[in-house]
Amino acid sequence: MKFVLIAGVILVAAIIVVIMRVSALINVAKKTGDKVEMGANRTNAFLLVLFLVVSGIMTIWYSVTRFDIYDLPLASEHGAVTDNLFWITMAVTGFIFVLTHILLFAFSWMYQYKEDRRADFFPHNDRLEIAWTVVPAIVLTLLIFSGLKAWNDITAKAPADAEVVEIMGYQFAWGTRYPGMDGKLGKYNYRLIDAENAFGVDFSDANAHDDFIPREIHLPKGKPVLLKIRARDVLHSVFLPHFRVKMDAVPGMPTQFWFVPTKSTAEMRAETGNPDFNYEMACTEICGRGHFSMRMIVVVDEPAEYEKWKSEQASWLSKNPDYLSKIPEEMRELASINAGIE
Ligand SMILES: [Cu+2]
Repeated sequence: MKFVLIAGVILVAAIIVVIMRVSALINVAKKTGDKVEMGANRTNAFLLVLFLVVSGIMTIWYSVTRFDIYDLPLASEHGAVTDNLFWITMAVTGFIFVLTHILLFAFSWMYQYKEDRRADFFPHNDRLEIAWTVVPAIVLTLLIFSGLKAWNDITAKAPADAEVVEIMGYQFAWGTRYPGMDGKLGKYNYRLIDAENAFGVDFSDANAHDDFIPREIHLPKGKPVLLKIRARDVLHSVFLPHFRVKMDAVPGMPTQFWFVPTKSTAEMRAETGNPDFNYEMACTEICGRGHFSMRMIVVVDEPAEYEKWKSEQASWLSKNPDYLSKIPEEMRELASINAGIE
C-alpha cells in the first residue's frame, strides 16, 4: 500500500515535468521561446496553492485524529497552568502562522507574471514598519512574561514536607532512590560507583543506611513530591507527560522539579477506561542507541497506600549485606542497625 502511494506520487510528479517540457518545446516550435513561459509560470503558481491546500488538510486531519495522543489527561496541580500557557501560545502563533501562509501562497498565485502588468515601486513606509515591529513585540513580550511567571512559580522552592525521590538516568535506564524512614537521602559520590553500588551511595553518611532502591516509582496523591535528578554518564531528560513534568538530567549538575500528583493510578484507570493504564517516565534526550528503552513505571497511590508501600521496602544495604565490608569499620555496626540487618 505504502509502495503504491509513493509510486503514485512519483508518477504524478513525472507527468507534470513531462507536460512542462512539452509546453516548452511547443513554445520553441511556435518561436515564442524568447518570451516568458506563461505555461510554466501558471503551473508553478498552481502547484504552490496545491501544496498549501494539501498540507493544510493533512495537518488538520493529523491534529484531529491524533489529538488524544498529544493532549494526555492531566494529573498534576501546576499542569493546569502549563496547559493554559501552551494553548494560548498555540492559538496566537497558530493564527498568525495560518494567516501568513495563506497570504504567502495566495500572493504567488495572484501576482504571477502577466505580460501587461508592471510591479509597483514601493520602497518605504514608516507606519507599516512601525506597526509590524511594535505589534509582534508587544504580543511576544506578553507571552514571554506570562511564561516566565509560570516558570518561576513552578520552579519555586519545594515545600518543606515534600516527599523526596531521587531519579538517576544512565545508559539505558532510570534508577530511583528513596530516603527511607528517616526522610533524608544519603550523600553520594561518583567515585563510589561500582558494579554493586550503581548509585555511588556514600554509606559513611548515616542518612544513607536506610535508603532503598525500588524498581518502580511510587508517589503519594495530593502531596508535594520533589524529584532530585542526576545523570551518571550522558545527558538524559526526565519526562512525566501526565504530570506535565520535564527536566534535564545532567551529569555533574543535579537538577530538581517538584509537583503535586492529583490522580491516583486507580483513578486514572477509571477515567481513561483502560484497566492497564500506567503512568510512565520516559527519556526525552537522545542519549544513545538504547534511548527508546528508557521507560519506568510510575504508580500514584492514595497517601495511606503509599505509606504502607514505603514501610514494606527493605533498605538497599539489607539486600546487599556484603557491601558492609566496604564501609569504614567504625560505621558498620550503626549501618547494620539503621539498615535493618539482623
Ligand atoms: Cu535517554
